[in-house]
Amino acid sequence: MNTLVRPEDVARIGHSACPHDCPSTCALEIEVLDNLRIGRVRGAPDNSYTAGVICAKVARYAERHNHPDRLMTPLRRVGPKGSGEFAPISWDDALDLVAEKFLEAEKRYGAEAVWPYYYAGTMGLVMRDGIHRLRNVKNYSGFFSTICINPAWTGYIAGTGRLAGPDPREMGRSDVVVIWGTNPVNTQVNVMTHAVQSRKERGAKIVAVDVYMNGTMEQADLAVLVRPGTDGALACAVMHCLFRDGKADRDYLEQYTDHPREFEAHLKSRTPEWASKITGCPAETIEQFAKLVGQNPRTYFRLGYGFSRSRNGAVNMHAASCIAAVLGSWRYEGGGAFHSNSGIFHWDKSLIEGLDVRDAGVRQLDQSRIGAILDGDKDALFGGPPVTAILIQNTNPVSVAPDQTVVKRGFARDDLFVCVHEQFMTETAKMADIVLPATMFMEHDDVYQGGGQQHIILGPKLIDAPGECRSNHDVICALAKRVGAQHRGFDMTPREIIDWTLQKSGWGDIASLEANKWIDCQPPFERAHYIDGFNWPDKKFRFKPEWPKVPFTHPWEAGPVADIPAFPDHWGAIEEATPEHPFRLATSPAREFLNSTFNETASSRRRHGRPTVMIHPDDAATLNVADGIKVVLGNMRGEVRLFAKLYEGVRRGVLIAESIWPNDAYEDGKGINTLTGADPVAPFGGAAFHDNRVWIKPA
Ligand SMILES: Nc1nc2c(c(=O)[nH]1)N[C@H]1C(S)=C(S)[C@@H](COP(=O)(O)OP(=O)(O)OC[C@H]3O[C@@H](n4cnc5c(=O)[nH]c(N)nc54)[C@H](O)[C@@H]3O)O[C@H]1N2
Ligand SMILES: Nc1nc2c(c(=O)[nH]1)N[C@H]1C(S)=C(S)[C@@H](COP(=O)(O)OP(=O)(O)OC[C@H]3O[C@@H](n4cnc5c(=O)[nH]c(N)nc54)[C@H](O)[C@@H]3O)O[C@H]1N2
Ligand code: SF4
Ligand SMILES: [Mo]
Repeated sequence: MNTLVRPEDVARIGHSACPHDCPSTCALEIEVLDNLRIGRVRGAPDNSYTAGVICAKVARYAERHNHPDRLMTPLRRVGPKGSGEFAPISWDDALDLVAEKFLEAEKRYGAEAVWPYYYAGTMGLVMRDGIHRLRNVKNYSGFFSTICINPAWTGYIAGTGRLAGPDPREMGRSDVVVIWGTNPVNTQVNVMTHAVQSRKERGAKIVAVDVYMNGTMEQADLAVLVRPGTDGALACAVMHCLFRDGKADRDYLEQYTDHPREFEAHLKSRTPEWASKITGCPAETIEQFAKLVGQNPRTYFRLGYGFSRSRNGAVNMHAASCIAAVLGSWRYEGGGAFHSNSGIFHWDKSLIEGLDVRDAGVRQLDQSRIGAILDGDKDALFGGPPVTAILIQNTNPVSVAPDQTVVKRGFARDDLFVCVHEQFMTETAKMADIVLPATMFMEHDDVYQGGGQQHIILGPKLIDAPGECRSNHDVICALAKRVGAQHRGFDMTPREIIDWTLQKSGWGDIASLEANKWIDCQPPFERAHYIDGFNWPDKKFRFKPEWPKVPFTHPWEAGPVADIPAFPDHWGAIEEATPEHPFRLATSPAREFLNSTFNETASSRRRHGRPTVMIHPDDAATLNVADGIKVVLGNMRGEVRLFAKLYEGVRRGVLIAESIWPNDAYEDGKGINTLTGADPVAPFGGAAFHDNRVWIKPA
């Protein structure tokens, strides 16, 4: 469709932000063709982080926006649950029915029987987080959003005390950029923009650490290929070499860290040979890695989410962040360890989320355990009432949540009422009683913040909503009226809420944001590099964290917290392979999909082919698995059928299934998360998507 648009057709360029769940949060320029259509989408050239670059799937957003399958009208279920048989219904009737069911659930079991469930399908603060206001006014069950960030954030904060780090643009001024457990070529393209700039301009080296030879690893000067869940061992061996070779910055350690000598003694036995046995990575590669960073303390460690999605993920994230402290990298521009800047924005979210009326005593249910919760697991429900009504916005748990068999069983319950507000008929929407059509980002006003960078960006309404689509805010306000929830936020427009929130948070107002398009919120060098000390009472980086006391907003502890090793180490809490389950499976993100988003567009599906699993040719040979044949993967949670792809770029005993395909792309409707576990990662929950033991055989 884009090719039909001639330059003279473009009525104007609208400014916006990419709303999707991606650390890059790109500043966008959108061709607005008329009041209903967009043309090409480009990265804003004048935004210093986006720098004119965005990923291919968002550049062709018109395909998703104008998709023939887009939901346009409210629907009610007319066939059995999950049958996909729906008939149109008016907005008023749909909302009345949802309200009636919510009030019924509340009357029967108390307000905690209603569970508003959401996630980051849009990252707009008003549209994503407004659902909390309804929850907080009504005392519906709380939502502990564990699925993505918890192991990573906890692991990073364990050392620094704060979720913030050196300006990500400094990657363009480093001597070495270490891209660890993130695959930016797929998941956040702008990291590559800045890292490659350093290589071009300063001859910087790029190191990548991953579990398969993906696009980022292929571009790296040094690719460190490890087995899933073994990064703690790698980090320890690198630090062992730094101490051994006199590359540790001893002045820095004495001034800025908690137990440097004890830590050095602990690392004595964590040799490259020791780590090689655990990681599968040759000791020489580990030595090479240590030598490179040892000679170049101006190293930027860009730590991703991927390597935290293991049962020992928080420990591994912390271990990797410790290398920057041993090297004293934090001292230098272009140096330090960065995971996310989400801690720099000091938002006042009381209006958006209704924090002023929040009752902290209400139970907080675990997002990742939605299967167990809907399936009536007493432990997951904290002994409280069942969930009998659920409202879902911006997420597709029947596809993306772990332990899919249990999730599906939960959604199939006859006494559960499900309302899904969506842009497409996702697997989750198919399980609904009521489906409501949602706007896309250019059809409503919102404000966005970066995670992998430091901007606040305005995303104003640029065109009208098609059909009968309504925004999340409209739906939440309309429901609030019907269930008797009162809060001034329900009577305000998104723009009024944005304006109030910016002012209360110290970020000016909506008029100035609109005039300037974005705000660069990067804290000054001294603070970002912790030159003024780390965020603990003694100001010292912690090699020895007090794990359960990491300052991260968490209503409860989870997993085997007491077993977490005191110092960075290889923690054997992962689903290690066994004779019955001899392989370790990671479900890494595919380039053309964004979680389950874009897997409805024909171009993404075409480019990505079909669901496959990568296996080392030597492993394949022992199992009579030929390239391209259909195979079954299985474990104690279920079985999945897909196609084998023989690939030298994985370690033996490791399998990679790039995701997330729709469940119906698999022969029997069982998606990849049939194999992943929902047992919470220590210490504060999360799902170990890349930590699965499985067997594999020809189908
Ligand atoms: N194209 C695309 N972009 C996306 C997404 C997507 O699905 N597709 N998802 C979005 C979301 S929600 C998020 S949170 C971010 C996440 O983006 P990232 O921070 O990149 O995290 P992951 O995507 O989980 O995994 C990144 C890499 O970690 C690797 N990995 C897995 N286990 C290990 C391990 O034990 N050790 C090491 N060293 N590496 C490991 C995986 O193979 C993968 O290549 O990306 C966002 N962007
Ligand atoms: N196997 C495996 N599973 C994974 C992962 C993995 O790496 N491997 N990654 C996990 C991670 S990190 C995450 S974050 C989760 C994310 O999983 P999801 O939360 O499901 O992710 P998305 O695909 O980003 O968004 C879901 C839906 O939001 C809808 N949406 C977008 N904007 C709006 C809006 O304005 N209003 C409404 N009502 N709906 C909207 C989209 O149409 C889309 O269907 O998946 C997790 N699942
Ligand atoms: S890289 Fe991420 S933030 Fe940027 S356009 Fe693509 S999905 Fe959106
Ligand atoms: Mo995520």
